[in-house]
Amino acid sequence: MAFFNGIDKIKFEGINTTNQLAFRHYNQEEMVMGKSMKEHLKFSMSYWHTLTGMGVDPFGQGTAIRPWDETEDKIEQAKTRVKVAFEFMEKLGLEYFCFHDRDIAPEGKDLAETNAILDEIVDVIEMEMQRTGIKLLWGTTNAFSHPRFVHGAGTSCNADVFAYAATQVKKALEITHRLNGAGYVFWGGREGYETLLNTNMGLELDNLATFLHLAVDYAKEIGFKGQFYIEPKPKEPTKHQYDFDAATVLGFLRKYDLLDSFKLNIEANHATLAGHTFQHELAFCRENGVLGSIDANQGDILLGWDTDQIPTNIYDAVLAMYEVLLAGGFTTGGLNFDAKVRRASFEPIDLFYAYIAGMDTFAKGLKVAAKLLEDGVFENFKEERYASYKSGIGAKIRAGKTTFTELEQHALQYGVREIASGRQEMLENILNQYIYG
Ligand code: XUL
Ligand code: CO
Repeated sequence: MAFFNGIDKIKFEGINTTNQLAFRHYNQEEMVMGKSMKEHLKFSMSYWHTLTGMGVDPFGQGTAIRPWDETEDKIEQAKTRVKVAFEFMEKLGLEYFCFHDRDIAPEGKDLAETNAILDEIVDVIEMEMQRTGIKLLWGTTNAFSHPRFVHGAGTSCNADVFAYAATQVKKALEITHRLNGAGYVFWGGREGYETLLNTNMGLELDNLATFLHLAVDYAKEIGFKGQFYIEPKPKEPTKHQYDFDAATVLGFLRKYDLLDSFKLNIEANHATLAGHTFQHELAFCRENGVLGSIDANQGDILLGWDTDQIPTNIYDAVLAMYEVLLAGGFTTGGLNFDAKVRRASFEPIDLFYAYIAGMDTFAKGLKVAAKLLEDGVFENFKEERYASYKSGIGAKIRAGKTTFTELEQHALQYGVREIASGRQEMLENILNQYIYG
């Protein structure tokens, strides 16, 4: 049974097509720097935004029209959504998906029943994965929506909640393992605080580290070899999220001896909320060897919250793919569209327009980034810019083989000989030229 009647498999038709249900840039088998586009991009569907997000906002109920949801039986509805999800992914040529435990299945009367329902839905997912060859990029836990998580999960002031959240992660790890997931994400949810007047920050951070160590231990126990990720975010829902940005997370992982077990999942809109560019967060991870995966979306410069929009900004896509290529490409990770249609885009077909827009933007971004790298545009400029560190006193600084006294002698003898222009505007114009083609 088809749910998206009248929509065929989305094909690559090239830049001159007038068909809005076609790709202009995403040609999955096209080779770019020795790898097919689909291997580079590893596009993934976010289950939550695509199947369960209804367009609710603080001022109004959901607006999304989803004809397949029209049943009172929540378990039947969840099973149908799995079928819808796989038809959607097949039609778009998406080879991966990501989910929270609570996206795929409704909660039962208690945790035991909830887990049993989850297993029932995972049976259907497993069958669909076998039928289509679509894979799980990562699984995760929703330990933030239910009122029991009002004070957080791993950082809750209440030990019962800590245990409950741990049990939920235990189960989510089991199903991720069963579905051969390539990774498992910890996004902070409500791991943060509103006021220090009632918060023991040290205790909460210690507990969060314990929570993560326990997850790593359990993964070993069950033989789950997927990659663990932390997804930084500075604020929302709490005023101050503990995983503020990539640098904060790195410091935390290092302090609590978790660096061997975790990489980062960088989300564009979280980067900008933290006052960074998307590229900055990716570059920081790349430089520190922890670039794992990407949640592709974009925010709105005029809004101070996580709008999770479909990424259509070509500059960001180019610069993000540039960082991914510099890092040597994805291994376990991929590009998960943690992005949703606007509330007024309420028809099922809007989901297609949205994913096509995001996939085409990143496909074009990949091609431009590859060309920039192949031509050495920025890398050659940077080589030249830092050339003074290749010989003489610069080489000694790089090798850690100098002293303040020697540097003083150098400064007294030579002063500062020549400082070159940074040529920012010229470089930005070259970037434009590569984008325009
Ligand atoms: C929230 C967010 C989450 C994580 C997974 O801002 O990005 O959807 O990606 O929990
Ligand atoms: Co995300």
